[in-house]
Amino acid sequence: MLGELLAGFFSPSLSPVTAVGGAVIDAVPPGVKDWAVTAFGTADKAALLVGMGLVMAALAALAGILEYRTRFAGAALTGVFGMVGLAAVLTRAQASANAAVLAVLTAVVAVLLLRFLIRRLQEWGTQALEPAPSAPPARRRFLQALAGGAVFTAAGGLLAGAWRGAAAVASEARSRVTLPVPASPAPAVPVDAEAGVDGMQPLVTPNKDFYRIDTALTVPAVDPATWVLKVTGLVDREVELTFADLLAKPLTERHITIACVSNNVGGDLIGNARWLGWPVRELLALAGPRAGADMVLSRSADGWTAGTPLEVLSDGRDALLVVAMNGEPLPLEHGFPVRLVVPGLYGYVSATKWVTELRVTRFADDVAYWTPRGWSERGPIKTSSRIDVPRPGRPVKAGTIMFGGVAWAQHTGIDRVELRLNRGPWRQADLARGISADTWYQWKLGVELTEGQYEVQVRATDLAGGIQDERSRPVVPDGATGLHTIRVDVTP
Ligand SMILES: Nc1nc2c(c(=O)[nH]1)N[C@H]1C(S)=C(S)[C@@H](COP(=O)(O)O)O[C@H]1N2
Ligand SMILES: [Mo]
Repeated sequence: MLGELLAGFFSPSLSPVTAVGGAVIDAVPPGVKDWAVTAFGTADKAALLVGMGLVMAALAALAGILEYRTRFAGAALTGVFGMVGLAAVLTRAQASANAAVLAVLTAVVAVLLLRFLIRRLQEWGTQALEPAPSAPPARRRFLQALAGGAVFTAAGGLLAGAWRGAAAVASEARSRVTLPVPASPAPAVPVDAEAGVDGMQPLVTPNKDFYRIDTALTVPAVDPATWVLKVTGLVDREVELTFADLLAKPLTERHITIACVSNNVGGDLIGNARWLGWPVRELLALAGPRAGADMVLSRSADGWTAGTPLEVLSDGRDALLVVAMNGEPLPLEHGFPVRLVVPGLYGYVSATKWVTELRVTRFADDVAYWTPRGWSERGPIKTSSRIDVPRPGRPVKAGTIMFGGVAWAQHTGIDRVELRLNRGPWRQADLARGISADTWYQWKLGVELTEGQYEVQVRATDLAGGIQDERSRPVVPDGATGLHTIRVDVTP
């Protein structure tokens, strides 16, 4: 019975459960997976969850018994289980700090609840042995605590369940989306856009490896069947667009590199994808922005907002209301069903995921989510570059060392990339062709090096003549500056 009671402890957070389940799915050999699919059919995932539920109930029972006998023994087991959950969360492709925090929190709550209940249970036990007429009925106190714990757990489980239900609807709808053929397809990636250096990041980032940044604790689950985008504010006429309306528009497909303002010099909060969408300027033209408007405040289903200069959305660049990423409907965590992508601006002022409203307004009248939190109102991407090869901390043999990496200045384009060793003269690298000015460019340079330690730095110059800012500045308030600097150990 204790097992049944304590089993509830582990369910307040279903996310770690999903993560563990995912890890189990990934870890089992293909043979077992095939067997599971044959045995349970499409219910294989349900079977997995039920199986995991049983294992957890058993573990919870064990924790309860251990804790009752030896103080902290059960808590330790719960803690270990929490660590397993955390490890599973962290090794998922979409590892997020939020999920990790949730896993840790779950473990902490489970331990506290366990301690609390066991103490009540022990009180009851002592009282049963030596009944003290004046003491409050320990049995009742234990049962009250138990009921409290159960209600708490059930409420958490219900919330998580409701969210999972909505997420299931969204995923199912996503799998049924048929993407239209683009009216303006993405130009073919030039063959000489690849620098051809081993160990470089791919020129186009696969969806599963694409960085994810947002404030959403759980991914908003938006059903495209009920999704509408409203254009409001300083417009001649308000416009409403359904997902079906959007798919019926002549869509544009382009490679665009997006980046986060929180990307440190040399960091990986940047990715390049092929996006399919409708130019925002066409939607704005339908609404007719009024004179005096200078900002579009885009709002997401979860209330997050970004403030984009109206000018940038109207100047002819490929600012898109995106429905697909690398040939697939947007992944849920990247904004399904619809998001914005704007070449040349950091994500926090432009790339609203799960977008539901475009409010035409003025910078003087409205503020976006990050502005009162210390970030700049405007966020143009800074010309920057990164060294990806050789990998840091990996010694290389003397001889010709191949350096390689990327440089970007979205919507301006890169003109030149240079490398310098030990603060010597800048040497020009071989710059590969960009897919377009809106994407990153790969570069490489072979350098003859003898044994020793080298400090290697890179800098980019954009096609407007802007040289990458060498001064080292933090990401706040409008993007880091400085040179990506690596140490290379050359062995004989
Ligand atoms: N709804 C919503 N959209 C958002 C954000 C957010 O917090 N909420 N973050 C933005 C930021 S800061 C960035 S860098 C990009 C990241 O997009 P990605 O997660 O698809 O890489 O999304 C932007 N869109
Ligand atoms: Mo960002």
